[in-house]
Amino acid sequence: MLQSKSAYDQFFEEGYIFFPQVFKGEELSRLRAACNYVLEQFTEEHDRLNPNIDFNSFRHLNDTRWHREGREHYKTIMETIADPRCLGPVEQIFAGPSLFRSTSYFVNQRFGSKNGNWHRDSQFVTKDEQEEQEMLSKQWKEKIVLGLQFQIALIDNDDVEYVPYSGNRYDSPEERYIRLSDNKTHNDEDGMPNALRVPLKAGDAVIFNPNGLHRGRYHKEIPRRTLMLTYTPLDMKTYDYYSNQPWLEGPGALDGLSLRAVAYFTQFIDAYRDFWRTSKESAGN
Ligand SMILES: O=C(O)CCC(=O)C(=O)O
Ligand SMILES: [Fe+2]
Repeated sequence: MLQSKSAYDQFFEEGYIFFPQVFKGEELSRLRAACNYVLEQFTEEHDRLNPNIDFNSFRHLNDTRWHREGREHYKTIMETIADPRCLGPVEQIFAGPSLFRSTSYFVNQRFGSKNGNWHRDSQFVTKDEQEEQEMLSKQWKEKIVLGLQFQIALIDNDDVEYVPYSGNRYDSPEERYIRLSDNKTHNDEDGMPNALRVPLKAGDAVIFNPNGLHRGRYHKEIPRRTLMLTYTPLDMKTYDYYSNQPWLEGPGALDGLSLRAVAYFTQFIDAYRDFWRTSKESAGN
């Protein structure tokens, strides 16, 4: 039977798309080794600076400071960001070209556990509920999405929970109670109606509409190694910590990459070069 719905419609209607076995075999092992290589260094630095403090994610696995000893893992991460298996689905949803934004690595906490907070990412970029509702209404009307996250599980994991069909409408009273009421003090409670846990096998990926209701789970006994690639539409540059990656302007940063990856990152560097230089100057470097 023909698949009845386009990825574009699936995203805007149901809000999430599952991609089985985007990477497998040797390639998957290489990507996992590359991300864990950075994780090991990040953990060492984090524990030195913040002893006994948990973390469940960090950004910028492609920062050249993690790759001074060799370029193999750096190249693996950079090639994955620009890989057509990741860009294809993302650009289908954007209905146009993408621009790289950032990498994150989600890992299980080591010392304690917590249930994630139900949220819509739109709540983090608006000052109150009214502003959030206005922003969402505009995005629903114009069918725009400001950014997308392509999560690739590098080991089996089902920490992400999503409420299907919640990305293109506002909260029901039950949903609103959990997400927002009493100063968001209920947002880690169970009982979200119709919540779906997304079971990923190593190598599977998921894209979900970040304006829909979702949360992660951060339990120390549930192993997680999930690489998250974030992209924006090419014409929606965003200047912040995520896009601030001046190391990519450093000498030789694109050496040895495929022509396709060089082209993709050249576009990223061209888009943000001025921003990086200005932020460097204002930081007094
Ligand atoms: O994958 C997760 O743990 C949640 C990620 C998330 O909600 C986010 O990055 O906004
Ligand atoms: Fe989120």
